[in-house]
Parts: sequence; structure tokens; C-alpha cells
Amino acid sequence: MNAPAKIQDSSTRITIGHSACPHDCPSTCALDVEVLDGNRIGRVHGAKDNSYTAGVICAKVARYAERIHHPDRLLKPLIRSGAKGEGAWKEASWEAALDLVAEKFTAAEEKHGSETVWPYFYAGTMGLVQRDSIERLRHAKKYSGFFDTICTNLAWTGWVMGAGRLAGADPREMAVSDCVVIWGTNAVVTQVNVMTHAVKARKERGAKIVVIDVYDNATMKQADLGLVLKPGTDGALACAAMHVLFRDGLADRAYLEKYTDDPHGLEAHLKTRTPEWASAITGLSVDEIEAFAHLVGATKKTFFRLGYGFARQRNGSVNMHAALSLATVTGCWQYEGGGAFHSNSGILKLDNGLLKGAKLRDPRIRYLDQSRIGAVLTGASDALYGGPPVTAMLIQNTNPANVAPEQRLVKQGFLRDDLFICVHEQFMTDTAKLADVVLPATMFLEHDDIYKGGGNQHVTLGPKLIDPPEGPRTNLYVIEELAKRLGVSDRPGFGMTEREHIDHLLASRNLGTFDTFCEERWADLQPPFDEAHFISGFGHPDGKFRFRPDWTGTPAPGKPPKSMGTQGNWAALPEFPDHVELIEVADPEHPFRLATSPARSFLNSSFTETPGSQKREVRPELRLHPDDAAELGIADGDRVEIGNARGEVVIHAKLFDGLRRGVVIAEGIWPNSAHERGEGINVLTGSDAGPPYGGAAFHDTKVWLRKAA
Ligand SMILES: Nc1nc2c(c(=O)[nH]1)N[C@H]1C(S)=C(S)[C@@H](COP(=O)(O)OP(=O)(O)OC[C@H]3O[C@@H](n4cnc5c(=O)[nH]c(N)nc54)[C@H](O)[C@@H]3O)O[C@H]1N2
Ligand SMILES: Nc1nc2c(c(=O)[nH]1)N[C@H]1C(S)=C(S)[C@@H](COP(=O)(O)OP(=O)(O)OC[C@H]3O[C@@H](n4cnc5c(=O)[nH]c(N)nc54)[C@H](O)[C@@H]3O)O[C@H]1N2
Ligand code: SF4
Ligand SMILES: [Mo]
Repeated sequence: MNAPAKIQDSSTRITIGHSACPHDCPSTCALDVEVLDGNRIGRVHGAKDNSYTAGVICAKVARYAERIHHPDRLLKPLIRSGAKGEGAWKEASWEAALDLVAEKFTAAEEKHGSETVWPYFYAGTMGLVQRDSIERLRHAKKYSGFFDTICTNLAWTGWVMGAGRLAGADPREMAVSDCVVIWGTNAVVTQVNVMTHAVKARKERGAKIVVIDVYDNATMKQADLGLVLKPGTDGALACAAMHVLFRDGLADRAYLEKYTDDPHGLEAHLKTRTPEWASAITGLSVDEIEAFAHLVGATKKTFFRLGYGFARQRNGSVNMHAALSLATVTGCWQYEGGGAFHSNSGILKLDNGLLKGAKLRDPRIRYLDQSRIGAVLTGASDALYGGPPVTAMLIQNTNPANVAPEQRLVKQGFLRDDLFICVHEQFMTDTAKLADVVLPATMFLEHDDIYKGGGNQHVTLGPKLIDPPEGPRTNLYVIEELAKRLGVSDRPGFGMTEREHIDHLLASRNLGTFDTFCEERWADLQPPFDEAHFISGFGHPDGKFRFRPDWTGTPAPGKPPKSMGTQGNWAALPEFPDHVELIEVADPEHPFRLATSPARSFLNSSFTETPGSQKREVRPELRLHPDDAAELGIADGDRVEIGNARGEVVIHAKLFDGLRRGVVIAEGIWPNSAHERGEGINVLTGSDAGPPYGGAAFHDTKVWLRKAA
């Protein structure tokens, strides 16, 4: 299975094991891992012969040894012995800890009915077996459902409204493009492989790289044209660029006639969306908007790489749809190296029904909104959908006390005496600190799993390469053991090993087995050109791209289950691409707009514990325009207080002129304890459901700020 051992020196034997990065990153890199003496790891490398990874991975995963062999890893089940959140624990055996969890879940169910238990999980591991098995337990037990809105909803909805399918041009084609537009993704930081392919195009064919963001970030430093606009105004930029294309004969009218729903309606609608109009909204100059429009209009092979970041605004679905509409007006879809891409999650379908227990699902059971966990746990009746309070939770692969919006409400909820919480974790996170029972979890190199790459087209195996330390157990183990204690272990899908689940998933698409994947490592599922570029039709029934989206309609991956009704204010959404002021517009009490962009050395709340990341990120900082700072009497490095109706946070000022006045940026989701007062940046962010189907607007927050006392 592994490449032949190479001998480094007489004492250490190094073999290379193959895996996939399990973290919540669109790149899902194929990895070559140095395994030392069969039980520790050395450096981690990107697989050179994987056509998307192409030998490149981020620095934080290259240094994975410092995370997996970290001295602070959780090694023992812990049961709370003091007050909630106090930090007093006693060690317990696995048997005793699991018995306690099962006992508490059963008691909660007896008192309030099964919907009182809320399994809460996300993508801390993207491994299908370890991530999704919790769904099987929840269906089998009729526990409350989980509507996952924290990350992809606003973006995916906007894309699918236009294209009809969550797929797009092969991202490797960026390497043969003449212009790569990197829009609302800080790719250098969040998915480095985008840069591999984009930079190759520049080196080999002189391609231009355009970056559109709200600050001059690490990716914009690599751009030929960098556009720094105000947060939440990308729809205006896209509309003005389309206006210029129609005005100057750069719209591909023949293509539009054939492939789109209403090009004439669009053109008429855009008449008033001039560069002057957009300039006032975005803060960009008319010249910048004209230059951008002419570049993408005149360059047939333009590749639009649309990220998540610009959709994390309350008008994010509209902005995503507008940017995608711009790509379509240029006609770039027809050319290799042209087109648009956001996610391939729609092409990498494996039959996960057995894994997730789909047949066990009772459609009458309510779903609760992941992002509204604060409202749910503090008993807001609209958040509970008329059902019982949540009084028991199992949390895997996520750290909501840190990453969810409206942190004060979340914490208040967690501290409720009548709420029992079990957290299965690798480290003592902000969430684990508030639990009643903490169970130690394995890491990806210590268990078997299989991974799908949203930002590429591969399904990649991650077999177990080393033994875990004594103590941590897999997610699958926890689910299976709870199923036994809760009386559902005889239901379909239970009692299977990781390898059996993987064989079953692969068989559904005739991709082979766990064993064949040990040899082949991955499968490349890229659809043919005509399908990926929508030459054979877009994903809507009539095969046409929709400039006029049906915001309430199907098909939309983020659409809530029927039982939730319509979440957002879809009535406020526009008929055609537009700028809609559904954002938290600055006002006299809150003159600034805050975006909480990603930090390079952290991945969400992960890697905040590793020495390499801590050394590089240093401390939480707020990027602030020097002229704004001068007006407020704030100097570089000063402590500033930043706040709104949801709360206030103290952070250090970093004067920075690479953003618009009135905009501030806080990079990274630091642990709450890294901030004064032990409260993190998500004290400030809102959890209201972005239209049409919900989703958290993490970069859309109005705030005041002042020098801290
Ligand atoms: N190093 C690192 N890598 C990560 C993560 C991380 O936290 N750190 N997170 C992972 C996860 S879970 C995800 S979903 C992906 C997300 O990765 P991305 O798709 O890159 O999305 P974001 O990280 O939300 O933000 C990207 C950029 O959008 C910008 N932005 C914010 N508002 C606007 C706007 O209104 N318009 C425009 N044009 N830009 C705006 C931000 O400033 C930021 O630079 O990254 C993954 N990879
Ligand atoms: N302010 C602000 N907040 C944000 C964002 C933002 O841009 N700004 N981004 C949002 C986005 S896009 C996302 S996706 C969320 C993500 O936020 P989280 O879901 O918290 O993300 P991660 O850090 O990826 O993973 C969470 C935990 O999973 C654990 N874990 C990893 N593997 C395993 C495993 O195999 N088993 C178990 N039991 N645990 C495991 C890790 O130790 C980690 O503590 O944050 C959101 N919050
Ligand atoms: S770039 Fe993303 S997928 Fe690749 S190793 Fe880093 S975190 Fe993992
Ligand atoms: Mo995410």
C-alpha cells in the first residue's frame, strides 16, 4: 500500500503514507505523509501526481506533526465536577462516560420527547463516515434535525439560482486561462491551490489575475488588478460591468439568445446601473469599473473563481448570482480556460443513504437552524418551531461557543442548568469547556475515512496510518456505542466498520473499494467539458441560465426542509441582478462595517492551538484606515473597543490603508480566551437568517469603535 520505506538514518524508519486533508477547506489536498517508525508523523507534503493538489499544501498542514502530537490533546473522557464552565473535571472510563450520556439522553427524551435532543455537528472533519454517522443516530432516535446554514447557504443558493446545478468549469482550467478573476475568496490563505493554477497561467501565458475583496489581502498582493470595494456591494459592481458589456458591444449576444432566459429584460434593467451608479455604492472609481469590465469582456478565456466570502453578507445570494450573471454575459463558458466555478459539491454524489440513515428519517421531526443556536438554546419560540426546548446535545466536529454568531446568547444557552451537553473533541475548545461530558477524539491519520473535494473533482481515501494515543476514539465508535445504549443498534447502517461504509459508498458509483483506493488513492470525477461548461444546458428544466431567479423555487441545495417554512425575507430579493441594501448599513451610531476575514494560520477555530500558528498570528487585531484612526485618536497597537447592540469586544488596532474608510477587518476566529474578557469576535456578528433560505452573514456587521479605557 505504501511506497517503499526509505531509511533516513540508522534509527528512524520513514515510510510515506497517503491520505487526504480532512479539514473544512475547498482544496481537500491529497497528502503524502512521512510516517516515522510506524507511529509518529514527520512532514506532510502535497501529492505531486494529483492534478489539482499538484504538490502544494498550506504551511499549517505541512506542520501537522505539531497538531497531532500536541501535548494538550484530549486523552481521557472527562465528566464535569464543578459548576458549568468552571473547568473542574474528573476523569472517567469510556464505559462510564458513555453510560452517563445515554442515561441523560433517555431521561431528557422521557421528559420532553425525542426532539429535545439536538445532535450538533459540522465539518471539523470532512470525512464522510466520521462526519455523517451522527445523522444516522439522530434519524434512528427521531432527535431534532440540523439545518446547516453556517457556511455554504448564501453562496450555494445564489449560484444555483443562476446555473441550476452546483458545478462549474474544471478549476484546473485556470491554468489555461487568459484572465483569472478571484472574487471574494482570499485564496492564498483559504485554498492555496487556486493560486497554483492561476499563477501557472500568468507564468506560461501572461494571464492577468484580478482580485476583488474588501481589503488588500494576501491574495490581492498577487493581483494585476485589485479592486477594494465596500462590503456587500459586489452586486453593484457586477451590474455596472454588465452594463458596460452591453453598452460597448462586449456582451456575447448570440450566446445569450441561445443559453439564457431573458437577455433583453436584463439589458433593459441594466440601463440605469451605470459605472457612476456603482461607483457611489462600491467606493470604486468609474475608471476601475470600466477597466474591469473591458478586461473580462475582451478576454474570451476569463475564468471567474467565485468564493464564499463575498456571499457572507445578508445580500450574499444576490451578489453571488450577480457575479455569475456577469460571467454568463461575457459568454466565457464556451471556451476552455473560461467559465465560472464555485463548488463541485453537486458532482461528487455518493449514495450516503445508509450511512446517514435516510430511510429512518421521520419527516414530521423538526429541524433547527445551526446558525441560530443562541436563539434555540435561550428558548426563542420562533427558533424552536413550536417544539420542546433543547435539553440535551451531542456535539461533534464543531466549536459553536466560538464560531457561531451572537456568542453571548450561545454562551448563555450553554450555561443553562437544565441543558446536558456532551462534546466529542480533540482539544479543550471553548465549547468543550462548557460541556458536562467531554470525550477525546482521534485525528484523521488515526482512523479510516474518505473525502470529497468541493473545490476540485476528486474523491480521495484517507486510511488509518498510525495508532492513536491511548484514549481518543473515533466518531463512529461514539455513535455506535450510543446506538447500543439507546436501543437502535439493530437498525440499518449500524454495526458497520469504516471500511464497510467506504466500500458501500464507492460501490454506489462503481468506483472500486477501500482496497483498490489504497492503490489508486483517489478517483477523478471531472465531468466532460460540455457538461461542466453547461454547453449541453444549464441545470434548470429548460436548460437556460436564469437572469431572473425564482428565489422561492427549486432546486436549491440550501433550501430548508418544509417543516421550517420560509426562513428569510425572500420578498425583498430583486427580479434581476442588482444591489439590494439588505445589509447592516452603517448609521450614525455604528459608523463602521466589520468583516471577520480568515487568518492564514488558523482554519476556523482549528490550529489556534499549534505553536507554529500562534507564532505567526500573534494576537487579535483590527485593521483600520489611518484616517479613521486619526479622527478617533487611535494609534497603531492601541486597545480599541468595538461594539454594537449585540455586545462589545476589545482588540488591538493595526493601522492599514488597504481598505475603504469606514471598513474594519478582524482576521481569524481567535479562541474566546485570546480576547480580554474571554469573549470572541462573534459577540458582534448576527444570526438572523439571510434571505432566501438562511445563512450567517459573518462579514456584514455594523459597529462603533473607540479607544478602550
Ligand atoms: N487559513 C484558513 N483557511 C480556511 C479557513 C480559515 O478560517 N482559515 N476557513 C475554511 C472554510 S470553513 C471556508 S468555508 C473557506 C472560505 O474561504 P473563502 O471562500 O476564501 O471565504 P471567506 O474566508 O469567508 O472570505 C474570503 C474573503 O472575502 C472577503 N469579503 C468579505 N466580505 C466581502 C464582500 O462583501 N465582497 C468581497 N468581494 N469580498 C468580501 C474577505 O475579506 C476575505 O478576504 O475557507 C476554508 N479555508
Ligand atoms: N466571525 C466568523 N465566524 C465564522 C466564520 C467567519 O468567517 N467569521 N466562518 C464560519 C464558517 S464558514 C464555518 S464552516 C464555521 C466553522 O467552525 P467550526 O465548525 O468550529 O470549524 P473547525 O475549526 O473546522 O472544526 C471544529 C472542531 O472540529 C474538531 N474536529 C476535527 N476533526 C474531528 C473529528 O474527527 N472528530 C471530532 N469529534 N472532532 C473533530 C476540531 O478539533 C475543531 O475544534 O465557522 C464559522 N464562523
Ligand atoms: S490547503 Fe486546505 S485542504 Fe490543503 S492541506 Fe491546507 S487546509 Fe488542507
Ligand atoms: Mo466554512
